[in-house]
Amino acid sequence: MPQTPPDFATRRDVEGRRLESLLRRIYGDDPRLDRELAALLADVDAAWRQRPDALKILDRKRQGDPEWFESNRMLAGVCYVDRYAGTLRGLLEHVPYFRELGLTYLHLMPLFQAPSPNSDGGYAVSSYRHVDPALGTMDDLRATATELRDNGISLAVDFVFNHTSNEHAWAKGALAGDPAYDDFYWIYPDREMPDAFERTTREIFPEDHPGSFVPLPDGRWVWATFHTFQWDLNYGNPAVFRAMANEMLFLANQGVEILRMDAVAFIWKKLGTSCENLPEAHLLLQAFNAVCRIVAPGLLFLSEAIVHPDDVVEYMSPDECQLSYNPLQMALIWNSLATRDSRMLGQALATRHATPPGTAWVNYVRSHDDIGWTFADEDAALLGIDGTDHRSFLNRFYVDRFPGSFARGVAFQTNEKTGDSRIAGTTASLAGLEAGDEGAVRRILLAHSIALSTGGLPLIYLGDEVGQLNDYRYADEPGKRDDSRWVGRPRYPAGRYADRHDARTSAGAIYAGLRHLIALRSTHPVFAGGELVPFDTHDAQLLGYQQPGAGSASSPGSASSPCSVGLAVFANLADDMRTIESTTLSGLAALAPEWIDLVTGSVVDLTQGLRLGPQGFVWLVPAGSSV
Ligand code: OTU
Repeated sequence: MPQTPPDFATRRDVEGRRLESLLRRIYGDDPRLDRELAALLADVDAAWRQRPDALKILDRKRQGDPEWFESNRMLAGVCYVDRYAGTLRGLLEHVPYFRELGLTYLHLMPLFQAPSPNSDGGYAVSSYRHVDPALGTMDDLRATATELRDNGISLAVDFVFNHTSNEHAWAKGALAGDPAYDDFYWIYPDREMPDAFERTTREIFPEDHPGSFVPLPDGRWVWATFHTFQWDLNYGNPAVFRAMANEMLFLANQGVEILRMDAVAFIWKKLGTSCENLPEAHLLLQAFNAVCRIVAPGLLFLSEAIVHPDDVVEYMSPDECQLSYNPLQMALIWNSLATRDSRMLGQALATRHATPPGTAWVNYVRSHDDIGWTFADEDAALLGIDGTDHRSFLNRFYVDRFPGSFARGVAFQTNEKTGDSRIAGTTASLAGLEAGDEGAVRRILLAHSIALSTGGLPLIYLGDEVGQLNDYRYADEPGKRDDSRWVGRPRYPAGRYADRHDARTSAGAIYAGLRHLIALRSTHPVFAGGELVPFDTHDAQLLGYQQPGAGSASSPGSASSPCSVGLAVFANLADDMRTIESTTLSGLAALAPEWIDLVTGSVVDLTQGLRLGPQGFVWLVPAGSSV
């Protein structure tokens, strides 16, 4: 029996107590806490009064179906408003296309007021309450959210809460010595504390500045993990938590349904630690979650933690972030394409894919950011691979400095001191389309097929579905030339979109292939939920995994689908035809007499073995099953 969702008064009571207990754990006996907490609860009441009725109705719908985001019908896309459509109004003209593609979720890259031209693509926010005037207004954003929702698409935007721009009113106040903002950032009069912190912190954007601190014009030093103009907020001050909670509620009330929690790993600092992934970072996220549960219980948090896989999964919980990027799978898709070796990816699917109930991965092939090789060295070692050497190989391979490479990527944030580096580029350019490599289209489809068949929520970087190539013109754009990630953030590829229904073009081939996979995923519930079982193909170049069927443990005795495997996926990373031996497949063959490859629609006789072309893959389901 579905339970009646808790009403506001109940949530205010239950989640309010959770909020208080979390804040007491974070702030201990900080004398500022009681005042900030009382004020915050008043803010929460005010935000509820302002929450539009349409959103309250949506909240109830989401509360009644809390795992809505795990549906096989979900498909996410991401784009920059300016590069894809000019303005928010221009973006709405693309809604019919979003429906054609099958989107149910759209992440618009940061679109708030930011300094010009240096804004880190909008990740340096000067006001969370104003849309960048070049893109539109807050009214336009609300209208966009409504129009998308009316078309079955949930709007996601960034909550850039680790830092603000140095042009934010709080930053200006802190710089000017306004006591209200004195303690909003990590500002020190001299190098003593910065030196102490930097003994244990990592350099994140070493091409921008060394260390974690940057000098201010008055000789003081401010914490800036990313660019010099992005100042880290000091969550050690409960007033900062309250201030950002208010910005979050403001965004929630505009109709945003998913908040992408930017740079979660960095939000808490403690001397003598790496200042990443600290326990208080989790408590803070849970406290933000509690605030949301009261006012906007339908809202989801997406964690953006591009860190060691042990740490990534720690952010996933219904009480913290319901969604997380899956950076390990993303990086290992690229690893498997370069090496033609499926083992690291297979290992990750076997040992690191499970997530807590009520949470899901956002599976993606690439994002607007760089590809960082965040696999665990200890996992690689189990396969006899040296992590450092292997990263260095991948970095060379993806910038075409390895014999036979098909990739045309660009290095990002190379650290001369540590030798560390990351890779930027579009999917098509990284997969060989720019180089004219014969396997490029197949690689692009294979890469996306993994994101589409491993449960969770697949995310496409819009334009990649028609094979957009790197755009090198960023080097001439003010504020962009020093950030090579722009190579992978091209403008709307109009010509390629125009070709998308022409199968003779690469755009058409990629689009038709992807649309087909998306349609299959959305019509077969077996693709929902992320439960995977590894399948050993006995060949390093062949990847295998299965999803349990409806007839397995979850509904024993179900007559319609007696098979315990709902879906079996096999993929060939090699450049030549490969066969999986019938003996390897005999277990599957015993489960069902006949299997269908959903991708081609053909019947497959597993007792004859399975032949897979170069970069080929199959999505097998037992014939006659209703998956
Ligand atoms: C995020 O990424 C954003 O995705 C970037 O576009 C921003 O520049 C950055 O934050 C600052 O707002 O370093 O290269 O998890 O990898 O948070 C991307 C650690 C980044 C970082 C990640 C960050």
